[in-house]
Amino acid sequence: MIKLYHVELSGNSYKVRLMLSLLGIKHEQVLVDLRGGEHKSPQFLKLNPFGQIPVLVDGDVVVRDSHAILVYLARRYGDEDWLPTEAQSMSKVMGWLFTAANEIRQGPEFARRYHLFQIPLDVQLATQRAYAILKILDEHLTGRQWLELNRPTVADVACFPYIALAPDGKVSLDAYPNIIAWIKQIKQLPGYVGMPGL
Ligand SMILES: N[C@@H](CCC(=O)N[C@@H](CS)C(=O)NCC(=O)O)C(=O)O
Repeated sequence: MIKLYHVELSGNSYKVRLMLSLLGIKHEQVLVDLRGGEHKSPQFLKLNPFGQIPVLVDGDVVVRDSHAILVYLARRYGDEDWLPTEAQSMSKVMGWLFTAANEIRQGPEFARRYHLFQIPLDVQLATQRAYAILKILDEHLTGRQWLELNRPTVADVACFPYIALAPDGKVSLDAYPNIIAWIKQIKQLPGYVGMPGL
């Protein structure tokens, strides 16, 4: 059975739990003790030399990084629905995975890290970056229900967690009605699961 190494409050882990649930994939969840440093143990580093969660193990296949795991699950179990292979469609969807790994991580994800977990970082910069990406996202979502292709894809799954969790990082979504409508849509998808803070 598929195994997911994760942490409850990690938005990156949640991206994967959400995808597994949307695809209806049975799996086993293994909690990793980050406070106890389990993710830096020799045993865990064999799974992921980066010493980070989430990690997915599917038989002989080990995948690290939430976005790589979304790609794996979508292509292995989701046909063309969640990540199509036609050149233009694929590049549009992949573009948002990189936005999640860059602008969203350095914005709302880092602001949440600072306020919720007291991890020292430049919170002013993170907050400024958070509002910059919220503005872009809200404008992009004008007249759109989903980020790309008029249907839910891994783009939505990758961007949703840290955007919807932005208030945990004292970043308000109030001025972004298109983002609020998009969050509502995602919460109504068959198989949707939440996490603490949502
Ligand atoms: N690019 C990675 C980032 C994963 C990540 O930042 N994981 C955090 C928890 S959300 C972690 O394991 N932190 C512990 C550490 O880096 O030491 C992904 O998207 O999965």
